[in-house]
Amino acid sequence: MILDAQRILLVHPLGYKAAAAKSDISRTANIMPPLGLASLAAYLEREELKVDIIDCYAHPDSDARIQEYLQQQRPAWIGFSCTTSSFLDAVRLSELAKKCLPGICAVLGGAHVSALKEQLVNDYAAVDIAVIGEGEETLHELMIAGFAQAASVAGLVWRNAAGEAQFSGYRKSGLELDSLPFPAYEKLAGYPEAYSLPIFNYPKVPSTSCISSRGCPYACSYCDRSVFQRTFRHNSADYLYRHLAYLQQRFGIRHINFYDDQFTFKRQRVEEFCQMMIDKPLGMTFNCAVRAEHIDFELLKLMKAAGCWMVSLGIETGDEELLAQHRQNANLGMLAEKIRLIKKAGIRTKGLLMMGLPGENEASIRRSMDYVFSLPIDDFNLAKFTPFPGSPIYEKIHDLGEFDEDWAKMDCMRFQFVPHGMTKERLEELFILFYKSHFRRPKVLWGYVSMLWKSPDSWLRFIGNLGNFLRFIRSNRRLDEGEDR
Ligand code: B12
Repeated sequence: MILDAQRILLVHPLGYKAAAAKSDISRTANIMPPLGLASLAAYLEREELKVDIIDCYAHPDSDARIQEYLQQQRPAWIGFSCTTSSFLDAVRLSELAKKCLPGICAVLGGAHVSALKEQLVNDYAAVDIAVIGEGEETLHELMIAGFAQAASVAGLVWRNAAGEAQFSGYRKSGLELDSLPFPAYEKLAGYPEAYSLPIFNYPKVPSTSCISSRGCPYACSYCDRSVFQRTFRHNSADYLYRHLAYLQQRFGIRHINFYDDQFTFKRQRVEEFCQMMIDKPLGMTFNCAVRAEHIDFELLKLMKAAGCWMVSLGIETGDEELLAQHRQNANLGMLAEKIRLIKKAGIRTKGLLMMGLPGENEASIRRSMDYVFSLPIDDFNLAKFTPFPGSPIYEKIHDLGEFDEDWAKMDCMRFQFVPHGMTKERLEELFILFYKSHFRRPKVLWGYVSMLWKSPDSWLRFIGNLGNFLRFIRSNRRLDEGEDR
């Protein structure tokens, strides 16, 4: 059967059975475009290869569409982007693809694959090639060289003649980000309407997410840096401005969520970008995530003038001793001061927290609640700590508590890890208590009421999904054993 060696289907797996998609509260609240796949697609197309994307996360129940595509287009390649929780679903889809189109080559990339490298190729027959790290050049070179010549391409793991996984080594240097074409958003079915930022996290629609840098120089214990390592490469202010103008003109986008790990890491770039947004307004607003060390009042005022609507800040935990065990510059006083400056500049703030870190106990959770509720934050997200392969803490995690390494369940929505001295049940109770205590505060409730005019679309989505949210708040059991995932 002749396959088209110039064609690839890129797939973003859902991670579980399609029937469970509606009750996945984190998905309901937040579906963002797979920017890695869209970037790969744009890069390959520029090199005159043929690419399509199927995003099962935005469109659950896409198995039939994938099969139909394979039968009609006969691509020689299928590529999957994998987090830890979606990896096994990618393996399932790869097996399906191989049944449907014998001879097709399955290439996997993304965070989970970059972290575990050879192990995955050795353990899963359905994985032909694993691309490690940044994928654009590696995938392009692989498609040009062909499967049989995979060994000649840097940045991938392939199976040698003895059937053993072999890594060709990291690529020498990262891509110059301004040389990349804008991601191929147009290849995402239903874009931008099929995608939605977290509820109450945007003032207007259509909104989307965008990424303007790769990597992060910090080394927090819980963060996996296997894909872009500890470097920081970024788009210039000019490229960024043109990217936004393109999103606005081509897709009518009115609000952007920058998903950079450290948006303000290079101050001058942010100043230049903000000045462009002020001098040549696009009528767009934006959110970004920052680290407290890399903001000051002058910069925040400039960002506000340029359209910054919300800034997210990693707090992780309000227990300073615990924080110091997991990240550099653990200084809760400085963090609080920066949060106050963000508010003073007239920008909404969102705190990003984790519960269940190694060393966590009931007292540290109480301290965390006291700390967070003493701050003028408008919104927060509390994730359940999950030790991902590739993160520094993963290496010693079994010494620090009970860890059930079931990849499909490692989605930050369950306590797969329970620190010494705690139980899963108690963590769940305190998790619910944290959220309930937040929502019971009159100031916070008023904040959500004010979203009626600040973000009317959020309220429409909230009401549309009220049943799911209430079920989640009442029981928090949607992800427990016995559910069909
Ligand atoms: C936006 C985002 C999302 C979006 C879109 C996901 C996506 N696949 O793009 C949404 C909201 C859907 C999402 C959901 C989740 N996410 Co998320 N997400 C991100 C975030 C912030 C940015 C991703 C991105 O656009 N990066 C920029 C692009 C250019 O890089 P990239 O995606 O890594 O792709 C490059 C390479 O990895 C490689 N590559 C990637 N895929 C492929 C495929 C092939 C075939 C090839 C050859 C190469 C290749 O080439 C790409 C270009 O160079 C990352 C953090 C980060 N900084 O990357 C977390 C991150 C990927 N997410 C993470 C997690 C935990 C989740 C959730 C489990 C959380 C949750 N409860 O919601 C779910 C899982 C959903 C799922 N089914 O996988 C973790 C994954 C860790 C892990 N080992 O699993 C990350 C790394 C954050 C972190 N540090 O913890 N996420």
